[in-house]
Amino acid sequence: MKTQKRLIFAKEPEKFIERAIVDFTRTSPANKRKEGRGKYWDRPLVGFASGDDPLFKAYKKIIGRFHFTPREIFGLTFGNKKAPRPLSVIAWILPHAEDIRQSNRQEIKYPSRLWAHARDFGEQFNVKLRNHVVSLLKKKGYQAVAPMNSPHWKRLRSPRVGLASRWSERHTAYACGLGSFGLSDGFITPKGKAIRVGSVVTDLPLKPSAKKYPHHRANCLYFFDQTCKVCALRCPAGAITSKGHDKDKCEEYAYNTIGPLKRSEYGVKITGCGLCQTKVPCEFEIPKKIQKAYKR
Ligand code: B12
Repeated sequence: MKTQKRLIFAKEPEKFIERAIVDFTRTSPANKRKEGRGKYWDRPLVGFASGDDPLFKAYKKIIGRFHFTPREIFGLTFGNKKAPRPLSVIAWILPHAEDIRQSNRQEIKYPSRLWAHARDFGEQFNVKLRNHVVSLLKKKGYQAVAPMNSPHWKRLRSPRVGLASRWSERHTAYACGLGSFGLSDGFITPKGKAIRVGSVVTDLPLKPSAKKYPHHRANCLYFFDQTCKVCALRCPAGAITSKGHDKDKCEEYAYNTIGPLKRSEYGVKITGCGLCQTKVPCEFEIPKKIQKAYKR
């Protein structure tokens, strides 16, 4: 078995890494719910990008100069001398389990208990998954860093784009061909928008995944033919309109209103909200109309 794994790593490192991420999600005790049976996350999607993909430089303009390129975060972590080799980026999508999505569909004001548990304990699993991928690559002789787990990462506010951070996992997943953004800002993938994202930068050479989506809003029905604004109707904070997502309103409601009301009842440190991610046509798939258009 070990020999077979080594063979795959040498010949097809992309498949090896994908399998490692899928296996860890399937077997890790951290993906087992603290209450009741079941897992937080279903089988992940995995994608790859070149660390020198021009999108990462473009993000300096789209997001801000503070946003790391893969080379910058790698250089900061390992010293600049270590960064001249080609770099790769790995991103994954963790789809919420169906009953977690269903429980949040019933809600109109606050997240369900299960959703809040996935936000808190499910993200703790995601932290472990990032560390697992980094240590696996180290064992194979490569350097790797998970920007979200790095002390160099921080959240910040920019005068131009408002709430942001030094490494956006959605923009990373977009570069890895895993989906596109919606009216709510939510990232819409073949497994839908009720997801979380993770990512790692490494000096292991990896073949970039195909970029299937024609532009950064391609999977959103509102931008496709203006027939949908369901996420806006679902948002209990009124933070989503045809102008887009008001991040400050969203944060104020999701963290400062829901948090104090529900944290102790649900037994979590952080609740999230996610009503805009459930009971919407992009909850667990790319809306069918758009899928059909891709097939044409
Ligand atoms: C700060 C933060 C927030 C802030 C701001 C969100 C935001 N829009 O950035 C607040 C507090 C509002 C928030 C709320 C929530 N969050 Co939050 N949050 C983050 C965090 C920590 C950083 C985000 C960041 O750096 N944003 C950068 C800015 C610039 O992104 P943006 O404004 O959305 O970018 C827009 C433009 O740049 C535009 N754009 C314009 N031109 C172009 C051109 C190109 C080519 C491209 C690609 C893009 C682009 O695209 C974007 C969409 O309009 C990330 C974790 C991470 N490190 O990524 C999680 C993250 C974004 N959050 C997440 C989640 C799940 C949530 C919540 C649903 C809460 C919950 N868990 O229940 C809500 C609602 C999310 C929403 N609708 O966006 C997930 C996203 C899942 C998804 N399907 O999208 C993330 C990725 C966490 C994770 N690791 O999975 N969050």
